Amino acid sequence: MNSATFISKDVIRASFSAAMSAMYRTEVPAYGTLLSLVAKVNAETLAAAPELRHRLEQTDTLDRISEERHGAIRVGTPAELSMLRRVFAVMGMYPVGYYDLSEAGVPVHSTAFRPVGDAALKINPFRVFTSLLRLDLIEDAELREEARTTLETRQIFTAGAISLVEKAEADGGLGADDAMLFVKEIIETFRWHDHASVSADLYRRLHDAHRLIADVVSFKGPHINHLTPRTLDIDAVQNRMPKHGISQKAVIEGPPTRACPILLRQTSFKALEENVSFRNADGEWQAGSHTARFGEIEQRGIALTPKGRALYDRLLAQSRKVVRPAPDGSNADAYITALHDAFKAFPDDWDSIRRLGLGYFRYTPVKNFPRSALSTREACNIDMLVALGAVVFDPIVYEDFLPVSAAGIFQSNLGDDDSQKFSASPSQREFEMHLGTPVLDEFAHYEGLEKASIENCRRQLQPTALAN
Ligand code: OOG
Ligand code: NI
Repeated sequence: MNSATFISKDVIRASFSAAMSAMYRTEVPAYGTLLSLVAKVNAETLAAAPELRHRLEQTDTLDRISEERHGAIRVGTPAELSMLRRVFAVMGMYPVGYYDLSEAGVPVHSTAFRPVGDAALKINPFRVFTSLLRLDLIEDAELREEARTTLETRQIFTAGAISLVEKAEADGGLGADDAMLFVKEIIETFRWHDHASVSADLYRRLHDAHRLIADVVSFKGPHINHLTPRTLDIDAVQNRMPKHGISQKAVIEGPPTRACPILLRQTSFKALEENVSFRNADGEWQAGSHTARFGEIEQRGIALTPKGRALYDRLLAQSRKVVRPAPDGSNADAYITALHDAFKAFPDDWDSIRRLGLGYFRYTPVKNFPRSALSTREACNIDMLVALGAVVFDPIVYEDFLPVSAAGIFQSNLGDDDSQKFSASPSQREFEMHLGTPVLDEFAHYEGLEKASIENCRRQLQPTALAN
């Protein structure tokens, strides 16, 4: 097949994202409720802020918002992780960033598979936070071995999925029929199974070691555990959730409410207790329950530079020294106040954030600005172009995750009593070996987007005649 007849990876990803959303909506009805609430709040926010709508339109980033989701899965073996890398590559999703969750008492390390180029992100920015269980963090050697053999005997991909991945790799893409089939086969990996593949006894022992270990090891596959829509006003959604019968987490994770949103803010509703059955040694099914799947929403702000990120980390740590949010929400007000106070030190207007080099921006030439009014020197200097009104700038959206936030979400869904401690051990090299490739550097990605936009301004505004 020649490459002209291949379906674009972006299109395959968009249809995968839509299929996952449809599946999760039938599996977890509260997700549907959240989607409608988010759509309503987003429409209201845009109606009340015409300037925001205008900038999103101008930067061609409005349409993606209603389609925007991230999901999360947890896998059990290096082989599963490396196959997932190949699966996601067919959809133009690549591993960005490394997150060590053991620091937060969760025995996994993770990356986020997502599109990386500007054009791909505009079409559909679907991301999947993907965690690999760290069996080495199970202390009990016998249990560790039982978990390992259970995981080694399962196959989380259908035969059809595997052969289509191989075909896509060999040919360099998939045609229309294969692309449709690929989405259908791959969805199977993320489906919920209410029949566990372990006995009630093994489940209980895994669960006692850590709830998350039981979640990864006990089932046929890595069921999608949440799908998160993007809202333009997370405080509004958070406040309205109870009215829609959804009880949300006590505090929003991440930075406080600001005029200029930074990074990522997230909130979630607690995992559902779901009926499952366990297969006992005598072959009989035994009724039980499992909590894994939950709902989450997020608001995305500007991607911070290493300098901005260091300031963010420092201010967050500072606020947590004053008050640590209690899982039961009892000190929520005090925490929000402490967070707010600490973040007074983070400039809250786009121009200061830009001038201080705290965030990444996309620069766009102003339409009909007279090029002839610019000298060559001015046209080469982005700050001068901004000062002269020849160029406007918009924040570049943060496409990644926050380990502390991720840990908060994990914790809130593991139950408030579950605070086992694992010693922190960053193992990025090992993770990358299992993955089969190094993870991409998120900062390099944002810097590349910013630089490309500056280059574009310079090219377009270059005076026609060399003067001055
Ligand atoms: C993933 C939690 C991380 C986020 O939004 O930070 C995450 C998990 O619970 O498997 O999705
Ligand atoms: Ni999430």
